[in-house]
Amino acid sequence: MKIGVFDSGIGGITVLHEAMRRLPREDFIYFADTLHVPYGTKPKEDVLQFVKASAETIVQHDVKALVIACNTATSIAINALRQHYALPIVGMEPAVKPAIEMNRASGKRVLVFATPLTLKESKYKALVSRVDDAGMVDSIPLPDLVRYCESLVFEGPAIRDYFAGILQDVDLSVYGTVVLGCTHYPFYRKLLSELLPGHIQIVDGSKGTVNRLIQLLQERGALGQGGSTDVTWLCSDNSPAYLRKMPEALAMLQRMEAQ
Ligand code: DGN
Repeated sequence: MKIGVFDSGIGGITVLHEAMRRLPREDFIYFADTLHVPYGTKPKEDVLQFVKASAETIVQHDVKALVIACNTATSIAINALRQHYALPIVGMEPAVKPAIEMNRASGKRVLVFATPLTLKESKYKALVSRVDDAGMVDSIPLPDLVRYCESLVFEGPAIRDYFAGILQDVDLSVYGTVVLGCTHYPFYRKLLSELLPGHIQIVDGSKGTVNRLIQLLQERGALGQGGSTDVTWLCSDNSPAYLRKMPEALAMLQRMEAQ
């Protein structure tokens, strides 16, 4: 059986990439809800329905676990999905806790980038109040970045200007770590590492999610033996162009990692 991985668009491919690296004997199904991307600027009631419908499509492919590789979808829908399905369901969590640990010694602050919906949701607020006992965490919503990413704009003047606008009034000297709290954002890790001062580390939640996935599969004796990181690509509007775009995005991450 395969592992299902889901996002509104190509963002979850950053998590798929980490899962493929760590689980080379598994096969995967990746589903993008292209009819409704982006989620992060839409009403939560709508997003809940989109995620439920997407999960139903993936589950029909008989997967042994489901990774909600989207922080926004996790905030809105993971509890409803866990109530509905018996299979292991792993979501995303912005890596705020590890970021705070990384800065303990230096006393530097943590800056979280995420979608407006993720930052507004009670799940994020509960996470911060649980782990941020000294008030060290700030956040900035990046409502437009998913759109750039979905257009495969990873470099060039437009995206550099976008980040320059976001960062122009931010005193970056006080931050030790930037958390990428949306699965689309790691596509900009390399660019951000150029734009941010050298002392700032960049973290995302994909490692934590894949750790949890491995733990759940191990507990169930369900780790794959015979797979070969084959990926079946699916999207909700069945667009042939999008079905070509997804493996291209994965190949881009693989090239970035190899550099
Ligand atoms: N990749 C999603 C996330 O991690 O929040 C956001 C995608 C979107 O639809 N805005």
